[in-house]
Amino acid sequence: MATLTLAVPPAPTSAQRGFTLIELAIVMFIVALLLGGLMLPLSGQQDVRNYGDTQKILAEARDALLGFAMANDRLPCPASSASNGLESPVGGGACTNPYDGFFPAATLGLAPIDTQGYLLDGWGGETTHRVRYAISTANSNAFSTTSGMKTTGITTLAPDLKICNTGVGMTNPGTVTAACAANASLATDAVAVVYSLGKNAGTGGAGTEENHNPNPQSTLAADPAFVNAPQGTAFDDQAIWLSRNTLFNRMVASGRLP
Ligand SMILES: [Ca+2]
Ligand SMILES: [Ca+2]
Repeated sequence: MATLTLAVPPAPTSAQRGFTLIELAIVMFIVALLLGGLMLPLSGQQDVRNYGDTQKILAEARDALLGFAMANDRLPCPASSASNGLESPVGGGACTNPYDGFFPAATLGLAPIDTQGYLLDGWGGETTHRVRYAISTANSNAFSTTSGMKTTGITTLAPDLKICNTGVGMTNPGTVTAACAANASLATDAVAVVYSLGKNAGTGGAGTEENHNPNPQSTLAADPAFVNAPQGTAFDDQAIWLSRNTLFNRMVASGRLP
């Protein structure tokens, strides 16, 4: 009678032992994490860079406004969509687009500009990424009229651009008396505001917040109130403004005021 022998494989030594499924799964999980970690921030990093570039461009634009004011005894008017980056009208006075114009880069000699002479934000390229600029029309356009500030007098000048930290609850939007909701004012007497429509410029802008900043999607008429809400999915515009005190300080320092 044949005897049945069972071949029992020898127990693997530690040197021969392969990976268990669990160990493989852990390794693949870690590799996936590493790859994902490398890929995602690439677009995120570009966004951060564009945001930073835009902040820098806006700050330079504000500096250029101050320099222009000291040299010309007035601020420039915003450019219109047809003025090729020149202020409109040339020479200042009553601006054609005080609240919904563009930064007059051709008048101020600022870069980077597009082929039509308009300053571009950090997102660049398309016309929707042109930097916007608005100016107060207070005191009969004193701020954009040569010697208007000196003639009016520092104590009478009352710039009236409003910057709100939310578009919610604004009163009289789309009219000259537009104002921020209670406790939502970042500024109530700005002389000028310079802003970018942000990354979503071409497709965004009709949300509650961005609707208050003139842009291709706005349904509200341009008015002297602007929104600078926290950055998020509903709002990605970037705005800085020129305070009356900063302007007066430079005008006095340069002998233009009082
Ligand atoms: Ca935007
Ligand atoms: Ca507005």
